[in-house]
Amino acid sequence: MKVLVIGGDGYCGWATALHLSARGYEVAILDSLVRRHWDLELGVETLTPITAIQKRIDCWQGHSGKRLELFVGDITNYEFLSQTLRSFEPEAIVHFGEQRSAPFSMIDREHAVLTQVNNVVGTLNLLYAMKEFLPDCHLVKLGTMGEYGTPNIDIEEGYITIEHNGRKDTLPYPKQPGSFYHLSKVHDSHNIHFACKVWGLRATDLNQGVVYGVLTEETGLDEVLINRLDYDGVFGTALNRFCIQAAVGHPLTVYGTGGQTRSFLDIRDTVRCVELAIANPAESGKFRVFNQFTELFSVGDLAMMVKKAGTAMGLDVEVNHLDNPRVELEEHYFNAKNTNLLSLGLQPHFLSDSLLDSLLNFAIRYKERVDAQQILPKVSWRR
Ligand code: NAD
Ligand code: USQ
Repeated sequence: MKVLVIGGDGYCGWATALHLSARGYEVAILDSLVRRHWDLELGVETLTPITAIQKRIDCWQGHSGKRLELFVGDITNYEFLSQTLRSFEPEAIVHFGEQRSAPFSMIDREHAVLTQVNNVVGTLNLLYAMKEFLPDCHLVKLGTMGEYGTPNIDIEEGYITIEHNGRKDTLPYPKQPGSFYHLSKVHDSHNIHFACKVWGLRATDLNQGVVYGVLTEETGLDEVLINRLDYDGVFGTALNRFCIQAAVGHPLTVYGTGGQTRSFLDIRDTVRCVELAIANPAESGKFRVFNQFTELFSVGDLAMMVKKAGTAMGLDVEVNHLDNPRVELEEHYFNAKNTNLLSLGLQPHFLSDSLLDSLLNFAIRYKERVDAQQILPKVSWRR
């Protein structure tokens, strides 16, 4: 099967492209490389020394004998996008190609607009291009658990059945996202749902939790295949940041009380979930939603787990509670369903001492590359 991975030079996309290629899918990567540009603009670098995309692809060919096709361009450019779809003719498209940082989207008006134009227009172009050239292709779109926010009831997978004034219906689950980035994902979901309804497209929205870890079977084969691992205050995410902070002796940056609970998954499960979604496509006209995570943790609990693992390795780990730069509930109910992917056969990697040890050791290996100035959060939701 031919699969186009949009955003295939990024953290989730690179690991997924290699995972699918290793399993016999014919894979092409489409990426504008804009994420490398945003890093330069912010003056940040991934912990790991990622190589040029062409070098990565050559190296993968050397290891696997398989060539990934590469299309460098921006999906907000409709001409480029439609030419790519006509030339590669994928049967499934995995769409990771968005601006994915909540703090980046909250820097100022320009970054909020950039985020929403990039994400919403990119996805809308993709829907039109699929309608025009590949109406039977399956769209596997990366959404986020953050679309739901933190409601005081259980979170279902995309839809909820409600009885109101004696009548009953199954409706899209209410959305209460916490940043202009998370809002862009909600807008995408609505656009995709509508396109499935009116044009009969088939799509799966993978509402993914926070991803942690760096190594997958394929990216660990060679240093040239190494994946990015962000630790800075804009693109770094909770558990990855805590491990890198522990490795360099920086107090762990828990925002507020740390009672914020989120859903998490290992990057080795990200690649597997996408594969499961592709192998079991949505029916024509159907907009499916899967909650893609394996466990729930509060950020305070994660910090304590990293402290325990770090201390056992001889690191001196302190936990610091900073004033929360975000506007979010710090103590709340959070219980989300995740049965759809499990019933397709996902066998989760649960967060374990060995994963924490390997992530900490990985961070220690590259700790000379850490710029301590980039660790504290500088973007405030209130400004
Ligand atoms: P990333 O920034 O590492 O990768 C995104 C890639 O998309 C980059 O290589 C970037 O150059 C490319 N891109 C962005 N806009 C593009 C455009 N208009 N045209 C072409 N390419 C474009 O991000 P990631 O962490 O790999 O996240 C991938 C997807 O998964 C995102 O949609 C994100 O919202 C979602 N997600 C990520 C996480 C996480 O913890 N990393 C969690 C949940 C959901
Ligand atoms: N947090 C801290 N300390 C830190 C970093 C974060 O306490 O140093 C807290 C935040 O305040 C928040 C939680 O940890 O309550 C998660 O923050 P995060 O930066 O790890 O994740 P988030 O901003 O939600 O975004 C990340 C990805 C995004 C994806 C989302 C999934 O960047 O692309 O959509 O995770 S989810 O969180 O389920 O919405």
